[in-house]
Amino acid sequence: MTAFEIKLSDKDDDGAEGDATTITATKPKTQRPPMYKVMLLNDDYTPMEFVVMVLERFFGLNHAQSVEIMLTVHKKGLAVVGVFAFEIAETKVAQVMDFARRNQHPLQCTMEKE
Ligand code: TYC
Repeated sequence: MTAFEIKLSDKDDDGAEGDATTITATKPKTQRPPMYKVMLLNDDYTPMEFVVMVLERFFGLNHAQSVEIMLTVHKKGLAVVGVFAFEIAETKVAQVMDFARRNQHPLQCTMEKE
């Protein structure tokens, strides 16, 4: 939808040739895609250093940010590690789950609509 529409109609209704011009302001509709929170869940077995590596590798966080988030998950049970469009969130979850499985750690990563 454009911000302004120009309607051409015979509003003057005089039956004569030529249209009256009506300028109608319409609200521009900004479309934002739904966003998804990606979360890491705590468990008793995955090594802390492994979780830090996951955060650095797949979420582009620096070491200090990764340690902080890992400790939040460890203490609170879970933490949001990022918010992404659907396909990106889905890819991150798959990458983390695959990396954890290949290294035989029970680490769980999930996503949820914001
Ligand atoms: N609780 C784990 C430990 O004590 C560490 C851990 C942190 C595991 C975050 C998973 O998402 C996690 N080794």
